[in-house]
Amino acid sequence: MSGFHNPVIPGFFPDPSVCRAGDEYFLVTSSFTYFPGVPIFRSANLIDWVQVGNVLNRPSQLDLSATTDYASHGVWAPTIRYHAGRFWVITTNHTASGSHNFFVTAENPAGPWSDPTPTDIDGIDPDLAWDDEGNCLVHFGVGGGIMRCRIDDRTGAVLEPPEPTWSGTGLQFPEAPHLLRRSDTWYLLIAEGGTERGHTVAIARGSSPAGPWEACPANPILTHRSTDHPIQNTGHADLVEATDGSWWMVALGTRPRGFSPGFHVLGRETFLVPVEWAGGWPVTGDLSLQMPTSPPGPRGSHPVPVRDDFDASALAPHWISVRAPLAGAASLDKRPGWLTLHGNGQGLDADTPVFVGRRQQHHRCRARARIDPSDSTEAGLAVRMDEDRHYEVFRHEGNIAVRARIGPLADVIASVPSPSADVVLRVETHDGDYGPDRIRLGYETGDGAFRVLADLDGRYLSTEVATGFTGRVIGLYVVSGTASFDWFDYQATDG
Ligand code: 6LW
Repeated sequence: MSGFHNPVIPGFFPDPSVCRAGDEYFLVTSSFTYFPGVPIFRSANLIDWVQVGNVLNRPSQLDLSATTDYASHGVWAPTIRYHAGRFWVITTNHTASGSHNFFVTAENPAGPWSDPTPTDIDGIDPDLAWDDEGNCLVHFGVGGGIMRCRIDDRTGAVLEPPEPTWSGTGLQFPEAPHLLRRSDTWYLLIAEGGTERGHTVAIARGSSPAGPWEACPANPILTHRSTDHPIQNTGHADLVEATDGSWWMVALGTRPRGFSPGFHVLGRETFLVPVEWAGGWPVTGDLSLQMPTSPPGPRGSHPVPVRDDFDASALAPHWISVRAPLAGAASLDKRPGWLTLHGNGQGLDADTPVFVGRRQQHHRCRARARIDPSDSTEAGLAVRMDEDRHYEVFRHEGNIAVRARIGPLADVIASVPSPSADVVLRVETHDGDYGPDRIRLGYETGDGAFRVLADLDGRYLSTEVATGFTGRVIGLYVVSGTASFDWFDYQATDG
């Protein structure tokens, strides 16, 4: 049987949760301070995933205005389930003032999803499950352990005070619970050890959702801690039974590069690993970049949207902005075939810049955009880690310039006269020496050659420097005035 490549969803798509409905699979991930929130993917085979939408795509569903203190606050760790003919997603809007939990439902996973039903539980990583009597059970993490409670799945009301349940083997940060059933046995799958290099997946089983729990003697059932494996931080998993009765695990992992301590720049990505059952326990196969066997289902292409000519009436679901929809600041109608952005006077350091981008999904990649700067004061192409860490190449007063912002330091590194009004801006990533990569920024000359204006160390746009849970996003921005973009093109140049 032919194999497949991991990660099955590259780029910052962490905390994967998966369910099956008929012969299709649906998967959601965290989205933090980007809007829309909770990307949702569909697959016929667990390998080839297509993003069909975003679960939280209306301001009435997601208010990220309380997340301005930290780029990795916002939407953490959704769970998706298919129950009673509907899709259910429960998640957390995590802010400095607390964890706001809610669920939404939809008949069609591509949307529309309902407005949120809040549920008053104080924790993260909520999970949804139903027992045979129809009770809706929510498990969640509270720093020191995993809690269980029953809620009303129509109103969100918590029907009894949360109780502690099985919380793993004693490692730090028990989290990411999922209550699952196989035949007559209930399983409580969790993550432990923290989402860094020590991350693990552990499981217990019991005859009822309330236990008593028996921990798997082989715990952790997945970890790459203390190994030199190219995939690290493996954890935060979910399980699904495929159409042929085989079982599969989705889990997050990273691909750090560079010298010690290693730097990961694409965030935590979604990986797939086969699961066999032995003695009533799940046994994960070897998780690697190249897997030898495949789950069932027709093979499709591995669609990574490469080029956007901005000819559609709306932006595709992989385009994201910071903390709020761009709404009136972005238009595909004003100049048909172009994306027009209207600046709000704020630069990329702001809480809600006029920036729209897509995740960097490959270590080696190239992004290009044709820009007509019109009357903008600054407009360009940026590689963004967060407010305080970004590199950009931009049009400014007849020039093309490159700026690097690294924490409190920001400087314009290069500035040359633009050869023409319209220009193709370009960013490329290349292998680094001791860091993860180098980021080259510049523009294309008339013959399409790349004129590099700056060649910068990629480690400053890594999670190890930025902290937190996200990865790089590459996109278009305007500070003030108006600029138009004819097209944006992103290509993997790996291999
Ligand atoms: C998430 C937690 C975790 O809530 O990181 O890896 C947090 N696991 O379970 C944010 O993604």
